Amino acid sequence: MKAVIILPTYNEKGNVERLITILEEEIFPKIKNYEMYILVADDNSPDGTADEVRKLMKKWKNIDLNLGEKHGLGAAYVRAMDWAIKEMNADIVFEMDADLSHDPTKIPLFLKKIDEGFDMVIGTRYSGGGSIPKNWGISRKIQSVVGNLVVRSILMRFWVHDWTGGFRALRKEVFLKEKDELTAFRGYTFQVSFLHKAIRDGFKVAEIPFHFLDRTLGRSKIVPREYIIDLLKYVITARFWELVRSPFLKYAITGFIGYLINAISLEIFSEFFKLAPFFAAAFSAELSIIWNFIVNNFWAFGKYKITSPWKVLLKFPQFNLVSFGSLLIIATVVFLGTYIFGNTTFVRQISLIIAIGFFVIPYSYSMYNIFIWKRWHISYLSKLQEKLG
Ligand SMILES: Nc1nc2c(ncn2[C@@H]2O[C@H](COP(=O)(O)OP(=O)(O)OP(=O)(O)O)[C@@H](O)[C@H]2O)c(=O)[nH]1
Ligand SMILES: [Mg+2]
Repeated sequence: MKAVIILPTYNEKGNVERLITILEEEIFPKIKNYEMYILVADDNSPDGTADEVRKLMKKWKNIDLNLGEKHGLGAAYVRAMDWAIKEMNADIVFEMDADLSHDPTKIPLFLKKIDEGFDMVIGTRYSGGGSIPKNWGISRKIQSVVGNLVVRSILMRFWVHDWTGGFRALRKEVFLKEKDELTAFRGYTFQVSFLHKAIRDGFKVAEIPFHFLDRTLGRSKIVPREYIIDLLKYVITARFWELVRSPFLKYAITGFIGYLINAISLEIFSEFFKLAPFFAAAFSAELSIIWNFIVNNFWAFGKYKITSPWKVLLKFPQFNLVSFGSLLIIATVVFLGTYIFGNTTFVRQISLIIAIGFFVIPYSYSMYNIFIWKRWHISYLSKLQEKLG
């Protein structure tokens, strides 16, 4: 198997010479089961980085140079990965900063994870003993830590700790699958969007902790303002569309209509059929449960729909049981609310909203996903979490 380490460079003349020497002399000789190559992706750096690389290419034959216009880090990576896979026949490509911030001694560990079957391995500064430089100013530290926390929370994937870093290894299949969607992200947002899309598509991700070292030569290319705005734009829109496309919104709409059915039929059963309140409430609740079951089955969870009559006979009572749980939650919260704050319309309605918004929705949505339509596989999630520490 062939692995190509891609080093994106913009004015990294001194650094690239030091890093390539370390890779060639200290790291590659220790790796036995991969053919190791280096590809420098330079955007015509005015400091002559490319000439420096050409000199090194005379000394070592496993180095290639890919030149292009400067359109940001993401664009350089897309261009270089394409080149590494098509022209150099890479099976695995690495992303690695050229400024010696990324610890090259970890490279064999990345490859080990690939051997274990992971598709994408990411270096992490935020878990398992990884770290950011102590000498970073407070604003840089906050930017990095908070940035990652924001990304993790908005994307709701807490088990990946370092979203913005650029020390990674991936199988060529990951790049080939996501490539067309990546060209829009030119700057650092590339890292977040690439990882996010890979996880979305079910590629297996592992993390390797490392100590990030501050660069000692050359200048940082980050433009913080642009970076933060781009990043927020990406994670918010990506999450929005994920929610719209996920069953959640359909489930919420179905539930809301179910509530209206419950409320209206309660009045009809009471006023027209003159049923006693207990029966009117029970029948109207059951109507709404039947509505929820059918519409969720064919719409919100349509991909996982239950069609065989036997299964429906089995699932419908389970669904009622889950709904009974919701009923108990509402009854308890409304009881507590009115017990503490008095039995007024205001307290009842607020209690109802709190019960539904904070308890019934998370409860019933998880129950549907886990037990009824089995969209979430809990054992798989916990295994994954275990692996990632
Ligand atoms: N080809 C190319 N490389 C880039 C571009 N922007 C940054 N890089 C390279 O990407 C790597 C990471 O960029 P840095 O500026 O070091 O970003 P950083 O590591 O987050 O920030 P520092 O800690 O300040 O170094 C370095 O090797 C840069 O030379 C670009 O537009 N084109
Ligand atoms: Mg750097």
